[in-house]
Amino acid sequence: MTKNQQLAKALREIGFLTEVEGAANAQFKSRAYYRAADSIYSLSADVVELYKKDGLNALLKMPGIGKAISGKIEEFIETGCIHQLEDLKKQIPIDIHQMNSVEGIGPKTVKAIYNKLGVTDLAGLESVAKEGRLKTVPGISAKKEQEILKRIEFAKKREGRRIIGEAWPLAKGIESRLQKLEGVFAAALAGSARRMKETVGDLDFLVASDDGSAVMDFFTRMPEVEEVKSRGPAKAFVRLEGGIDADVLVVPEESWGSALLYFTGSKDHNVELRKIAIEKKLRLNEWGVFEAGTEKRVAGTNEEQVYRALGLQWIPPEMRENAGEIQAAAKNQIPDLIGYGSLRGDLQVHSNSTDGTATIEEMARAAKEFGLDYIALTDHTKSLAMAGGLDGDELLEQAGEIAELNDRLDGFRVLASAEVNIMKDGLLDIPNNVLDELDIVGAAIHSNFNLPKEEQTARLVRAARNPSVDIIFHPTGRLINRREGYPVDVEKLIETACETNTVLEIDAHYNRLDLKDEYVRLAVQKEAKLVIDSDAHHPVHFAFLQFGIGQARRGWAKSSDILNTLCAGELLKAIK
Ligand code: DGT
Ligand code: CA
Ligand code: CA
Ligand code: ZN
Repeated sequence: MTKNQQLAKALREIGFLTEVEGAANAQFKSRAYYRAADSIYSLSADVVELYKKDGLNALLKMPGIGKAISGKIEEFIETGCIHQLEDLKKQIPIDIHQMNSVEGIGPKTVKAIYNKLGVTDLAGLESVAKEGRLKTVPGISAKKEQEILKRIEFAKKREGRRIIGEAWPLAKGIESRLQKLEGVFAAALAGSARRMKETVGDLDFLVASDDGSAVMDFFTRMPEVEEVKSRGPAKAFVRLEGGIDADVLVVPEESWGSALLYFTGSKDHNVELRKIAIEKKLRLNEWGVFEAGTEKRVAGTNEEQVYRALGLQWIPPEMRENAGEIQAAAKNQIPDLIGYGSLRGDLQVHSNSTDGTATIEEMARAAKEFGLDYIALTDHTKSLAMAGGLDGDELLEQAGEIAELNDRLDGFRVLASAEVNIMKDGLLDIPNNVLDELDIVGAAIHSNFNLPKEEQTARLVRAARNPSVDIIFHPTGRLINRREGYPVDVEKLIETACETNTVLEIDAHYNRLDLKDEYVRLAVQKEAKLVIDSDAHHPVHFAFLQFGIGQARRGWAKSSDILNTLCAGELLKAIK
């Protein structure tokens, strides 16, 4: 972990433990810590450097960092730890990461379980649940005990795989340092991360250089390295801080393309390509493409060349899963995938009127800075009491505020909108005559996850048939590594979406990525309309859009499949 990441983690832990401790104002305080953690986590500069240059002032300039928290950051930079966190940890000696990884167990429950049963980690939780003792904790029913047991199973199954958005800053940071290293022709993050898979097992770096040992020295001595597991002349394998493994492979420049192809995978894609090579009397490996027998090199310096030697069009990394892409490439039918950076707007954005952390104007300005032309402001509605959801009058009042803001903003537009709750029966918690005053409306499920599949599907279908609903947000409700979505017939939902001109969302928050790749592909095949939204609750969250685009590309989506590649005017014409 970089210093920024360590600091963000410490702040997040204070936030979580403050909630567990549950003193007065705990929720308010812990939110402030989460917000500060977000700011630090997404900072591109090194916080220590900034602090060295400008002192406390540099910290106070960041969004979400006030006097109290800047003091803690200063303490962390000066001493390497935060006193308050150490105290909290002594008082509540739980494994924060593990206890926070099971969906449905919030800070209050963690505390109740700790007080009553002394449980501090996942293994402890599993054993008390299996023994039937968890339900003796106040607030935990026998049914909830069973649910928790299922969720522990889920958490264990995913153990070891990281959510891509969590590994991303670390991975891209290492990639860019490798690229700047002296004597390096090229360097790239390969493997599943380059394919934009929702989770990654380990990180794979490829470097083209004539000086393998210099790269080895650099790689094994990076500040993030916790343990060097192996080191050869051109290969190394390390464990990074935070427990994620990383591989590096060094090749000569002439092998860059074939090695990048090999190291990007997927394995199934590679195996298929090798078969094609053999049919063509060629030999393909990480060093290049060679004529079988004579060993004459025919390709290797770049990926395009390698694919061409096999009679194939270049295939974007996100498609390389041996799911029909090789057959498409042979026929010159690789779709023109939606490009990173081609979104013009973002249709799910939250403000501090509910559970967001910034004002509408701050979110709008951040979106503009990010390069967008418009956002839809989609605060939660009243039945989501936890998030302080808005009622009809408050939504209309907010729409008025937005109109005023639009007069002030130059070359940027905020659409009045809402993330309306779909109730158990498929009706909404805001009446249609209010919704029809808004520019665009998203609807989502936030409750009753346990309905049987048919009922859940009927609920979503009813919402999609509502003439006031333009978009269904995060349609399956999953949280990666935390909970499976609610059971739903996605194909039926897609068909209803097509029939009713309802848009389905690809929520780009890296915890969600919902719709996921395979459902995106199904939606694209059926010609449903899609949008990619960040679900931003903080000005820095617009950066999540790249993960949504990655997921869309994994689902073979073109720009024309994604409505928010249009300008605001065209978008509003295309919806219901
Ligand atoms: P991960 O790390 O589990 O998220 O998935 P990958 O795809 O990053 O897999 P990893 O790290 O084991 O290996 C990186 C790439 O190296 C993989 O995508 C393809 C290639 N590779 C690894 N093992 C084999 C193999 O046995 N045969 C072939 N043809 N390629 C392999
Ligand atoms: Ca990997
Ligand atoms: Ca690997
Ligand atoms: Zn929210």
